[in-house]
Amino acid sequence: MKVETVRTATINGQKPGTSGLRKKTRVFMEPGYLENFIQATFNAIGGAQDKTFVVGGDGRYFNREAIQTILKMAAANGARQVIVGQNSILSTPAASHLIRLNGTDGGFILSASHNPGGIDEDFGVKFNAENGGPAPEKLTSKMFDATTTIDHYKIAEAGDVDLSTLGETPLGEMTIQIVDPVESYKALMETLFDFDAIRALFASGFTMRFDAMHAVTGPYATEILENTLEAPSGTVVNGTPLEDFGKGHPDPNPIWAKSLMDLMMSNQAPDLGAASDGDGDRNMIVGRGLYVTPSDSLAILAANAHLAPAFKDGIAGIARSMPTSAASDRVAEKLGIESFETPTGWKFFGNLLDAGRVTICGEESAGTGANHVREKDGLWAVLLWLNILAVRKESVADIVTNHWHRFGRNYYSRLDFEDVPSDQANAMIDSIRAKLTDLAGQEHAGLTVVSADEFSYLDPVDGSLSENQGLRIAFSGGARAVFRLSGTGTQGATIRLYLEQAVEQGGDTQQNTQDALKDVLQAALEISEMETFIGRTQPDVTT
Ligand code: VG1
Ligand code: CO
Repeated sequence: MKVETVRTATINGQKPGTSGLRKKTRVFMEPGYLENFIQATFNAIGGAQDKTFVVGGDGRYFNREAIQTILKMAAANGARQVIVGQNSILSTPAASHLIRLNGTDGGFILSASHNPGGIDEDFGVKFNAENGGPAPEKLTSKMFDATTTIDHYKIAEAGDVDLSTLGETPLGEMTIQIVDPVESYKALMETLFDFDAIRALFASGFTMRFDAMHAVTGPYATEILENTLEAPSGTVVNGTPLEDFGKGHPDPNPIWAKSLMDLMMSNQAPDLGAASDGDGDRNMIVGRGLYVTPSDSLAILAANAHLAPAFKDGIAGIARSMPTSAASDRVAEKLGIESFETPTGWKFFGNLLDAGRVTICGEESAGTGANHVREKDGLWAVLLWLNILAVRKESVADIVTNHWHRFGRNYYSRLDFEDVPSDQANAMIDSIRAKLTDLAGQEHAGLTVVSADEFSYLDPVDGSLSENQGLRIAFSGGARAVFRLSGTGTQGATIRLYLEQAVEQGGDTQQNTQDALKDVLQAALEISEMETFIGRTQPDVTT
């Protein structure tokens, strides 16, 4: 095998965000752009010599080309073996599992998650470490440093590898093992859940729609739900991964999964509606006539986890990202287990899971997962819901309302203001930051500020400190507003405003969400002077 050493200049801005490096696809297609980042990643982990990796992606535009480049670079950098999903496909949780199962030195996942795909849309690269989880901050900063000092990359001069046939194929000294993307993931799910009980649930006439949103979970959901659990065929819709996700946003929320939402709110609604995102790590759960917010879903799954074989002995602890509602804290308190509040992004859960401090984790952005892998896992959440439904034999709506009755409720909503000029977004955040120390005691929209601070996280396992993780303002009466800037956007800045209103057990848990949040919204707009800074107060997306 001939190795080419290509001289390259450093490229500004190759800084991994909340979830890897995410840019416009055309940026990734610029000569040397992808190569620089891959070589920098190899350099940051001390080289690829004799190492093994997992590689796969969500099937979006440029996925296959990028994987060929990574394979050639891994071979040129001396890697021993790369495990690749057949036809370049692997969901994020399945990739995490393969890394752990095979004890590899890490893996590359090609995805921009829920962002649209296509030549004019988004692409991304995530590097996961040997525990199967997203590179922790100390590694992403090494990767970034390496992008600023790189002067060459290595790539094999070879033709493309055929990734359509299962089995082993050499690339120079390196072995490429092409695996079925679903097989080991399905085997893992079978160890966690009571498949017989779920099969019996479907056999009894339980109905479901799973919307794969033309993204990576299609083959997983079809094989597991229809072929194995014997849900009627047609249960999975939009089940073939497309390079442009059918021109949609593969983002499982009421806005982008609108047709599923419409069905679930109609009188043709099946018992359960579910969807997943581009790379299969997010989930949406909808009951007949009732959308389950991700924060509530986390709390409900944690409270009922013991009904599934995986958690029959209980769970060790629950972690949630800071902007996620405190609904799961209530469950932890009642169960007498630890709860943790981490910065946004799955990488912060890894240490807690590795140390056995927590079993279940979740984020308000539709991510839920557990200690079986080191990523959030969309289909896993759906299967846990199914397992719980199979045991409790109640409707989703009953389970949710009973939960509020028993634990109290945290009304919750997230407002996204997209494509805001970065200088305006930064000016607004800086201005709130400057006010934080004076806010306590002030009254806004009839609510009194109890405390205000900028969230920073001291990892209890490795002692690392992560600063500037969002501005949070707590009000009397259980309301909270959080402001943060997205780290996954590819155009301008996205401001996220997270609103929460807690109602204690025994309080009114039957209000309309936006009504319950009206005062805290008003207070947040006043404090941030959003209208003045960005010229608008209407969000692009409300979830
Ligand atoms: C968003 C979500 C965050 C999630 C991240 C990656 O980040 O808010 O909760 O972990 O996406 O999810 P941000 O920085 O844009 O708010 V995914 O499905 O891209 O892996
Ligand atoms: Co995702």
